Parts: sequence; C-alpha cells; structure tokens
Amino acid sequence: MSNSADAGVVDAVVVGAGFAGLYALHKLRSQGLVVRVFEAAPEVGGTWYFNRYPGARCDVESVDYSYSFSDELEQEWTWTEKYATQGEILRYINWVADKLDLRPGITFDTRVVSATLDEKTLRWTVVTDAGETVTARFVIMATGPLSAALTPAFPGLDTFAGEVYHTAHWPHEPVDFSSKRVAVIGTGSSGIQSIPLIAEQAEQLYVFQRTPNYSVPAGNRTLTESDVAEVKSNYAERRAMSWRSGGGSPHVAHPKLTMEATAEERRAAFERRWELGGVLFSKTFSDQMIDPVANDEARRFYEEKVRAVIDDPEVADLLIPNDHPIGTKRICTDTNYFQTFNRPNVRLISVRRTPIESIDATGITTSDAHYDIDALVLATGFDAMTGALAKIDIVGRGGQGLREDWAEGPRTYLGLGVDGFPNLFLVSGPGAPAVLANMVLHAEAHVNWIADAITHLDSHGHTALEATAESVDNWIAECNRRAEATLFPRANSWYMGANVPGKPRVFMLFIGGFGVYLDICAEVAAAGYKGFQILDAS
Ligand code: N01
Repeated sequence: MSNSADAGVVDAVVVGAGFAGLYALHKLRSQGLVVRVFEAAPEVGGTWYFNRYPGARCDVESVDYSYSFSDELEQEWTWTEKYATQGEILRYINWVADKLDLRPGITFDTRVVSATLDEKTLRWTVVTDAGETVTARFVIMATGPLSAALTPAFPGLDTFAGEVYHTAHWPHEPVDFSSKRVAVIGTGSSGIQSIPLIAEQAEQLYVFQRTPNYSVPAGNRTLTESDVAEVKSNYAERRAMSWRSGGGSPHVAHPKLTMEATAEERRAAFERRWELGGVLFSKTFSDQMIDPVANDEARRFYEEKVRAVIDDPEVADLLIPNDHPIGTKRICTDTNYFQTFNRPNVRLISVRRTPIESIDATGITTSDAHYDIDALVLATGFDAMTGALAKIDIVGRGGQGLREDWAEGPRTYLGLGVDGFPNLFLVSGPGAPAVLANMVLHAEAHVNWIADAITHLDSHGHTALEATAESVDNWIAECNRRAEATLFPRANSWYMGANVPGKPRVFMLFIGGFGVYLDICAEVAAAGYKGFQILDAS
C-alpha cells in the first residue's frame, strides 16, 4: 500500500498538520507505518498558518521553539530574531515539510468530521467533510489546544457594515487600516501584540478591554551571527536543559525562594527576568506561583515598571490588573503595548465599567456611548484545550461520544489517552502541561511516546492501548491536587475554561512541570504502560 494521501486503509490517521501533526507523520512514517494526515487549511502550519494578525510572534525564543529531533534541521535553519514572527515560523514549518517530504502524506482543505470505533476489530473509521472514509488502527489528534477561535455573541454583530477580522482567522492579503476608525475587542496575547501596530496605521483606535492583562516587554532583537553560532555549537546542552525544565525552555529560576533573597537580590533577579522578556517573568523565583507573598513581590515590581511608561495615571489604573495574581493567566509578551495608550489616536474603554450592549451597522454601543467605526478586530481568544476536539464526533466504546464523556470537564490519562477510546491518542491534550510548556518540544515528546507505545504493541503482537477509568480518575485527581497547591485556580483564565460561557470550570493542565511530567510518562511506559490496558482484537 502506498504511503500517500489517498489510501483508504491505513495504520494511523493524524488530524492536523501543525508542528505536532507534521512530526507525527515523519516519526510514524519512519517506523514503517502507513499514515494519512488531514488538515483543514490549504497548507501546513496549524496555528501559525491561521494567526497572521499584525505583530503575531511566538513568546518562546525562536531557537527553542523549533524541532529538536534532527541535528541537521537545527544546524541548517537560522533564526533571525530572538522572538520569531508568525511569517518566519511559517517559513520554517514549510521548509521542514519540504525537506522531510511530508506533503504527499497530507490531505489539505479537509476536516475530519467523525472518528468511530469498531469495538470488535478495535479499528477507527474516520470520515471527512469531503465525504472520504478511511479506516485506521490509530487516531492521533494533533488538533492544537488553541485552534477553535471564539467569537462572542455580541447582539447585532452580523449587522455591522464594516470589515470584521478575528485575529485567529486573519486574511492572507495585507489589511490596511490607514484613515480608518478601528475597534479592537480583547486584550489577551493576540490583542496586546496587534494593538500597537494597528494604532500606528489607524486614524482612531478604540481598545475595548474587559480584563486587564499582565504583559512584559519582549525585548525582541535581531540575532547576530555570534548569537546564532553560540546556540548552534551548544544546541545539545540547551535542549537538555529545556527537557529538564519546568516549561520547556533552558532557563532556571533563582536558586533562593523569593523572600529568602535579600531585597537587592530580589530586585536584581526581577530585573534580569524583565530583560529576558515576556512570559518567563512568572518563573523568576520557584515559589512565585505558589506563595501569594512571593507573587505580590513580583506584581509590585511589575506595576512599577508599567506605570513608568504610561503617561495618564487613570489609564494606568485601568491597564494594571487587580483581579488575579501575576502569571495565573499567561503573561503576554509585547512590544510597546502600554506606550501605545500615550498616543492621541488611541482610546481605552473598560468594558467592565461600560459593557458592550450591541453592535449595529455603524459601530459599537456600550452602556454610555456609541463608537462609530469602520473596522472591527476580534481578539477574543479560543475555546481552548477541548474546542477543536469537540468539533469532531469522536465515538468510542458503547457508542459513547467524547463530547458527552467530557461534559463535566476533560478526562484523560497523562493528557494522552482516554478510557473508552482505545488507540485514540491526544497530542498536547488536556491533562498534559501542554500550553504551559514549549509546544514544539511538548509535541515531540508526545509523538515519541505514542510511537514507542505503537512499537511496544507491535513487538508483543497486541492491538491496542486503552487508559483505564481508574487511571483517568487518578490522573485528574493528581492534576487537581497540583493545581490547588498553586495560585492558578484564582484566575478566571482559559486554563480553567472560564472564557467560554457554560464551560465547566476545571483546571485543564498538568502543572507539575515539563521535566517532571516527562519522567512520569517515561515511568508509565517502562512499567509496561501502567494504567493502560493492553488489548487484542477479537
Ligand atoms: O486570547 P485570550 P488570545 N467581551 O483568551 C476578551 C496564545 N497566544 O488569542 O479576559 C469583551 O487570552 C477577553 O477578556 P477576559 C497564548 O497562550 C500566544 O489573546 O475574558 N471582551 C480577553 O481580553 C494566549 O494566552 C501568543 O475578560 C471579551 C480577550 O478577549 C492564548 O493564545 C500570541 C469577550 C481574549 O484573550 C490566547 O490568546 C497569541 C467579550 N464578550 C496567542 N470575550 C504568543 O506566543 C473575550 N474577550 C505571543
């Protein structure tokens, strides 16, 4: 049988051709499996294909947010900036896809609509929106934790006569906001990255903020030849540190706890992290996300820095969060975000004070005003972690749907397997560190684990692996126990499902650290896939 994008009976179906899906194709194919990948977009790239809004960059350093499995890839590709733009990351992904000849295994412009288990054969029947049916022994969901964009149900949104853009579905042709009155709704990472650039173009920009967010300057810069040479000569060491770290990047917290350090040491440590830039500020000290006193030290340093760059103290009051500890929502990574509010053409509107009531043909009406606009940008986020999976009818044992199974919150073992769904594997699913870690390394780790599990099954003549209900229950309890020991549950974050009306409030991630998590996964495998049943088709 050919290992191409037209086989109807395959070993594995992979859903998604982002970082995770592409690596899954490469890895499983190199183990001799026949693999089909389905991708909704016309091209590879996943999140980096869709999120092409102005200012879109990754908040993990480029040299770390790249595949580690091939020395050749590491040595041949040269990143140009500390934090890569969406465009550069997409070029990298395309380059890898070409180099590894991945495209022939991918069916583009095609969504998987259902995956149904045959309990007797333990094979899956996968159906696409093109009407194609494929059967596979393994289904690998590389659908991404942040791929189901969320558009709030603002009354009248569909009557707006101007242009509407969602940051996660940005057009491919350039959008010109010059001479336009523009509104941005949402001040998460996507809003905070795009607002400064839209402000430079627009005649007038209205920023509608519901919850202020913590954002630390990226400190982005061009990488010099010597920067690149140093990374390339030490890549193995850099990766080794990343694999052992809390978040998949080669940075370690200060050796002391926050309040064990002297005031000078503390300040110097915060300064160093501020210079490093972005999201890593939440890991300056190891107790920062556990101890409220430690967290408040970081928050006060943060507030001082941010107030210093905002001209109007009342605007600063609105922009500085006061409802959640710093880092309990992902810290945003910006370039000139707060300075943007010093511009005469930018106005901040607090949706908490004056809620959006409706949208009409001409603009946005809040409880106290109407704003005439020509263009509307929705930077309103995602139905994270579960949204993309919920769009697919995944039907396991006894006709049980995954959506129904997860009605009270996602249930997984290790974020990899689900009871009742043998040989269905999630990549970076709920219950894994996922978005708390470097997603490229995380995807590699998951795919490697899945590939090893397949080898184990094959070498022992077995058909399938299925998490037991008990191991799922225990893993959820473990994730909850670890989350409750931290400050994370104090925020109404998308980690908790809090941004989607009606979504169950559960902390959806494993918070014990990337290195610790990888050890647990390795122990499970070494113990003969402890917590999984090993099954044979009847
Ligand atoms: O989405 P978000 P995002 N009325 O959910 C607001 C990754 N990412 O796309 O906070 C008014 O964070 C909402 O308000 P509130 C990264 O992991 C990474 O920005 O719910 N406002 C919030 O302000 C990130 O965390 C990068 O009160 C409404 C905003 O919309 C994740 O993706 C770049 C509203 C949504 O913010 C998500 O980021 C971009 C309503 N009805 C994204 N509904 C980098 O690597 C929602 N909002 C740098």
